[in-house]
Amino acid sequence: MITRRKFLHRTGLATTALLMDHLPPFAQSAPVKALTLDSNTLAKFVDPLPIPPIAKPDRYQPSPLDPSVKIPYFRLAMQPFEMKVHRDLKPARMWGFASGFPGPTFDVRSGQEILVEWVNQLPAKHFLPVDHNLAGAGADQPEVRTVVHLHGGKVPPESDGYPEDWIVPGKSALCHYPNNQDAAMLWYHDHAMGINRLNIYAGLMGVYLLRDDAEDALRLPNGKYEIPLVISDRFLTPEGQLYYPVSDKPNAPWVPEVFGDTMIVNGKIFPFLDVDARKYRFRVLNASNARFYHLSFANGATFSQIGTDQGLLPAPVSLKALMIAPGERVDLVVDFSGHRGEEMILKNDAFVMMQFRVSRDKVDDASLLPATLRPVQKIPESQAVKTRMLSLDEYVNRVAEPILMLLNGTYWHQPITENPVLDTTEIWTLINPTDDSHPIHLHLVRFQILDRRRFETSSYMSKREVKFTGEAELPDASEAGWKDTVRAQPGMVTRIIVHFEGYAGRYVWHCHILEHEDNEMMRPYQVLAKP
Ligand SMILES: [Cu+2]
Repeated sequence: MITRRKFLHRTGLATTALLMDHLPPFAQSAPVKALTLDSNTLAKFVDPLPIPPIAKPDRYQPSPLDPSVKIPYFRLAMQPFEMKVHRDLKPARMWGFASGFPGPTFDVRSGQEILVEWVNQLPAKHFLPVDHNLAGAGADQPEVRTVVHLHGGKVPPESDGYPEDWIVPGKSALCHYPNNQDAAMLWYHDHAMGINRLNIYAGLMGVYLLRDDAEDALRLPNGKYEIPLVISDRFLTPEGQLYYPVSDKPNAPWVPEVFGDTMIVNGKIFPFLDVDARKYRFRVLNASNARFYHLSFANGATFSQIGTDQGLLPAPVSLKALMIAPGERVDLVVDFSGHRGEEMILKNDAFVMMQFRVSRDKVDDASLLPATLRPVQKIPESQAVKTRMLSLDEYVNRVAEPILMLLNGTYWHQPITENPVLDTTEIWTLINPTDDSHPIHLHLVRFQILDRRRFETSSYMSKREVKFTGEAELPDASEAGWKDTVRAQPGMVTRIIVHFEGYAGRYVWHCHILEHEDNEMMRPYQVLAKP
């Protein structure tokens, strides 16, 4: 029996989740091991690292803002396709944008608005286990639904990919992305209510690079020396097909988290990349459903983190290892010049991710790693007009297995409770009494992490009182930039400061562990127009 606790790679003490005894017992019994391929039996470093193609506009058409201006128009279809995730496996059935996993990379400039028509060309039946008990995924709903969200984009509400704004196969949706924001690595992915975890697991995601002049002026490694690394994990069947685990209840297949045992980078298992002995820029995205990665080089090499979710840090941070949660991005510069002729392995603790084969030849490298990158002005706490106390809750059954996750004890369908006013600043205080780290993502905005502070979870569970047991800890240098996803750590109160700007309208905030998000750990929020 694989229990949730065994699935969890993170350590946890006794669960502090709330007990719900009126619900039937739940167990994730799936005999996962018997059904799945042991990826350690596969040959390592036999496939070159794929680089997703750059998306090309289909045509230019009038801007919705000013019909006299013609802007790039892209059309991307979501399609079923087959791809080899490893040389020695048969092609796996997947769903992807333009038949790719990851889909094509958008490479666009700040200030250059674009239109994207997202076309659903998927079959009417899902090939992964839909749980009809989840909100929005009832048996009365079409089984296959998609809606695309541009994660990290400052996007008008009608183009943001609201989870209920899904379309069915045969339909398309036109989205307008103004790109009025700083350079950053964004990503696009499905966000359909109740089946988001399955659609992304099937492959519906891609990278969206937004550039600007300030970043160009830094002369960071670019062109073929700038490479996206989309990391994710899957289970595969012995035949090499995607396997999504299920509970032991045929009518309620949802499982609390999926931690696949097969690591995939840009769509390949254990890929290799031939590199010159010089600096490279790697744009890393954790596109996994639930797995957090602790990345490092097996030879202990140091590297520099230059950016986070919403663009460049104030200055590079020298690291030997980093943590990245689902939905987060890190921007890295790795200098291979001191490693000529070496084979360097990138690993996630015990898991091998990929290999870099460094050329023996000396090369000229005109790219720079500047000592300062850009100013990041700290938002003063005094600017906040409101502080919200928001709890992250897990509900368990009699055998301590999670059956439901809520934000502030509130279901998706309940009236909106978070309603900041446009152009005001708020502090959101995320109280996490669970033993999971929840990566919390707010649509529309970028924010800064103020601090994290340990608190007494048991007294919080009984009395809903926050009793701090430690000092406030400032985010470390690698998190001291603009973020759109924050790790709300277990047993801690995490505070973020957010300036709500861009658009009034309805958005969502949610946990980016996709199994949590699909089971109620997502709430609508409303940015109110200025009075
Ligand atoms: Cu969560």
